[in-house]
Amino acid sequence: MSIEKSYELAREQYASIGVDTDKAIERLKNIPISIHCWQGDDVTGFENLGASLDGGIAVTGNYPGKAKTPDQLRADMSFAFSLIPGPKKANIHACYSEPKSLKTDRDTITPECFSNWADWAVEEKIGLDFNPTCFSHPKSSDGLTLSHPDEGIRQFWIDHCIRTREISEYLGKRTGIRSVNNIWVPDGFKDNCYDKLAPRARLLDSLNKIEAKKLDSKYTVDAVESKVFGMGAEAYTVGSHEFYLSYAMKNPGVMVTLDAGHFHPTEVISNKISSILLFADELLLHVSRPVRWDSDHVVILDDELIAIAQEITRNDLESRVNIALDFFDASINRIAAWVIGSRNTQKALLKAMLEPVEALKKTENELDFTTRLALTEEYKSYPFGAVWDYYCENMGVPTRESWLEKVRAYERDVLIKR
Ligand code: RNT
Ligand code: ZN
Repeated sequence: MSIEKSYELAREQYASIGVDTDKAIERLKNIPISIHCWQGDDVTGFENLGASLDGGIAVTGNYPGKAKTPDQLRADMSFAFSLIPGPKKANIHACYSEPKSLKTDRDTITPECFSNWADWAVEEKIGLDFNPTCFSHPKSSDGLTLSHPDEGIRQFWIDHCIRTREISEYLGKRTGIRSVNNIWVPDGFKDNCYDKLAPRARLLDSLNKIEAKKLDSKYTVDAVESKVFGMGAEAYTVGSHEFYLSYAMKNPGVMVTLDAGHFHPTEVISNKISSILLFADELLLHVSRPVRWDSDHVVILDDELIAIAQEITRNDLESRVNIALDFFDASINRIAAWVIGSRNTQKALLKAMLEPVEALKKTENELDFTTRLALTEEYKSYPFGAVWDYYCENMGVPTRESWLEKVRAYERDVLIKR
């Protein structure tokens, strides 16, 4: 059956429960997804420092075709973007810098090191988000950066983060779209920490120094990302959730980041959104998929992804929740990974927007829990796929699984030849 015909039937079925599918589609067209460049090259970057990926994160697999130059990475992202509907941003890391001089280190990077990224983004008509890279560097080899007891090393990372705020502001100005600068540090200890306070006091002092200068909030805003543990930092993480949540509450210009893989295995980020947004203006999500640990698997359309989307859409929070993806899998085609994770995130948002929200809230307020359970379960099998297909067709991207052929052709023609 044609996509239009299926859509007409779906539209009618949703209309019967008071849901306007056309409106949901319009709403989805206004929710940008920030797509991370680091899925394209296994979080390597282009600095050639000789340092391998550290900081307690890991990429496994050796699927052929990884991007080896900035131009290849941008070309791969542009291609992936052509298969993903709706507004997008690209999320880049400081280690993707293209410095003019070999002497440039992380503490001396400048906006010019990212002018190629800015040119590309302007051409793609997208925004750029940014991240300091406080790992994979000789000065992060102790597993400590902004909380390092050595003042010289700590200052190096403070300077790095200050530079990234300025670069983020530059990217915001160049693209005309505010750039979110997300600070995550791997700092922690493998074994039991004796003094849990001092590293946190040093991290706090570092953040205060980094944030000392006010930048134009029209162009840049900072976020701070916590973690419960990392590989090699199993016993203690300096930047815990309580630490950064408290920091963000005391510093209203800084938002907190919730990464789906950074909490205890049965703890979910979907249930944190409504609490935090009663006290903060905005937050940043790192949509990821932890499998037993912070494994950063490609995001699938699972219950937690749908729950995250529901928490955003049921209370109209999309203008206050910045949605970014964070996963890296080198065991499958890297472009397919981007497309699968991005489209699933959008599918989850669309599915969530096809609920008769007011009616269900009313049922709950009337304490009619039987109806609440019966209807939310029945609505799960309403034909949202037909609405998704229609949206993709409307946005000029491949419908259903037809994008895969295009990825296969690109693999044959471009990736395999690298
Ligand atoms: C690490 C954090 C962080 C990184 C990226 C590369 O556990 O999730 O966000 O994944 O910055
Ligand atoms: Zn993350």
